[in-house]
Amino acid sequence: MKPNAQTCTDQKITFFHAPQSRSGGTLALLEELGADYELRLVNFKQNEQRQPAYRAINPMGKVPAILHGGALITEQPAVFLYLADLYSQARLAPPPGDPLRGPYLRWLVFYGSSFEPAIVDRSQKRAPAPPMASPYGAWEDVLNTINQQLTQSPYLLGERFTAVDVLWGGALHWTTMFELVPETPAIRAYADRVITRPAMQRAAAKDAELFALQAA
Ligand SMILES: N[C@@H](CCC(=O)N[C@@H](CS)C(=O)NCC(=O)O)C(=O)O
Repeated sequence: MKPNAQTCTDQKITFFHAPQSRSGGTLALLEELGADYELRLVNFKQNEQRQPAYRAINPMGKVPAILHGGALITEQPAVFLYLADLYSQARLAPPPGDPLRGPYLRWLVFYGSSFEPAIVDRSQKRAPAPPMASPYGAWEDVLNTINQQLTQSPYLLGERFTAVDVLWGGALHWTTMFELVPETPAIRAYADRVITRPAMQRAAAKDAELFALQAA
């Protein structure tokens, strides 16, 4: 047995994924991490996410969800944090004590608690709640915060590519494509920098293949 074989077995993840959905970000992260995972497909066309079998795994009926050592992890920022820490050897997560740990947590959680609610309001063409009642305040502030950071550095944490960029690069790619986020030169260059990485491309190809398989 190779010295790292046991570690590899301990790190094996069960990943619940629906092709062409938000769980694509987790697929991309697993590829970036070189993770060992078993894929369990959820078929949205057959509404499997709402059936008792899947709800017994994630009562919210949402993907992504992962299982590891008997623990269920859901919610994209939590899934990203968990996986990047578990596969720390890939160095996509600044560890506690690293000066980048705070910004890393900030950008991951900002995604789920501010950006996602803002995007859903935009996609539903819903007026946002008054700034003091809205989880993201004002849409312009969300956009300015992202753009300001991306005009300063190639990645959200500066020169270093991390798991945060897997989440944000992919999301800014699809949200600009659907015209939910206005494309600025900084956002476009950033999304391109991220999505053209070999692991990201590998994940996109795998996802397209899985989508075609489910559609057949
Ligand atoms: N709060 C969850 C939301 C995930 C989510 O919106 N998942 C969508 C995928 S695009 C889903 O599973 N939708 C299926 C459904 O609700 O029927 C997270 O951040 O992970």
